[in-house]
Amino acid sequence: MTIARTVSLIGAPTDVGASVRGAGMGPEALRVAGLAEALRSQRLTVVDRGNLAGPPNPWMPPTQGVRHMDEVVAWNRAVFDEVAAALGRGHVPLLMGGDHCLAIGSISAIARHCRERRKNLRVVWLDAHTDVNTEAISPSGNLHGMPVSCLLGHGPAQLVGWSGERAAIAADNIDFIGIRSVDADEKQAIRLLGLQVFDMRHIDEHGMRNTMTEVLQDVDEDTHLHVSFDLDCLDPMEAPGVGTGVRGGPTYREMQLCMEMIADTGQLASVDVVEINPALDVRNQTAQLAVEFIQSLFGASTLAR
Ligand code: 5AB
Ligand code: MN
Ligand code: MN
Ligand code: MN
Repeated sequence: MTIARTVSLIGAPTDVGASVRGAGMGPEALRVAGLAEALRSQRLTVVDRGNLAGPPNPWMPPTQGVRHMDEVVAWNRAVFDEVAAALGRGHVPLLMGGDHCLAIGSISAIARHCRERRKNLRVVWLDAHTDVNTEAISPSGNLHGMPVSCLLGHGPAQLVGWSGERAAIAADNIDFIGIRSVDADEKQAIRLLGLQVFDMRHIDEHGMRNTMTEVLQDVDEDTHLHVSFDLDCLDPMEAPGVGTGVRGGPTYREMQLCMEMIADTGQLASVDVVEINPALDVRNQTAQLAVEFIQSLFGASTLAR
C-alpha cells in the first residue's frame, strides 16, 4: 500500500553553524546528484522550492560561548517558516542543508505541527555526534554542535522555545544512531537528560537490525517520524565530503538497512539532510551516497515494486 505523497525540497545554503566552510554548497550538490529525479523515479511527487535566503557567514570568533548567533537565528527563522508551510500543505519537507544548526528551525516547526495535529513526534538522529552541547560547555562555540540542546529547551535563549513550548521535544522522543564522538561535558549532559544513545559499540554488539527494532518498536499510525541525517554518521571512507568526519561509522549496508527499516514503518513524515561539504568531497560522491540513502528512506527496495 502506498499513499501518494509530495516531497518539498527546501535548500538552506549556509555553514554559519560550523567552523569548517563548505556545507553551504550542500543543496546544489544534492540537486546535481539527482535527488529530485531519484525520488520521482519511485513515484513520489517532488517540488523543489529552491533555496532560502539568509546572511553570509561573517567568520567571527565566539561571543558568550557561541559563534554567529544572529546569522544562525536568521537562517533558522527562514527554515522554520518554510518547513511549517510545507507541512501545512500536507507535504513531506526535506531540508537540504547546510550545517546541522538548521535542525533547530526544522524540528521546532515539526514539533508545533505535531502538537496541533496530536501526532507523537519521534526523531531519529543519525550522526557521529550527539550535538547536545550548550554555550556553557561547547568546546568550539559552533551551533551545529548544539541543536539537540536547543530543541530540548537547554540551549541559548534566542534558539529555545520556537515550537511554542520551551522544549520542542522530550528526551524520550529522540534516539541517536551511529554515535562515536561525544565531548567530555556532553557525556554528563546525556546522562542528566536521560538520552537514548545507540553508539557504534551498541551497533557492533547488537547489529543494526536489533538496534533499529528497538528504536522503532513503539512507532504506530499516530507517530510523525522525523529523520535528521548528518552525513558524518557514515564512515568517512564512504562519505569523505563532511567537515567533521570521524572514522568507525556504520557501513554502507548497515546504513541501508537502517533506512529501509524506517521506511517500512510507513510513518516517515519529514527529513533533514545536512553537513554535506562539497569542498571536501571527491566527485560529489557524498551527495550521491545521500541520494541513495534517501531513496531507501522513501521506500525504494531491491525487489519490491
Ligand atoms: B555536527 C563538536 N562536538 O560541538 C562541537 O556535525 C563537534 O552537526 C560538533 O554533528 C559536530 O564543536 C556537529 C566538537
Ligand atoms: Mn550533527
Ligand atoms: Mn556530526
Ligand atoms: Mn526510545
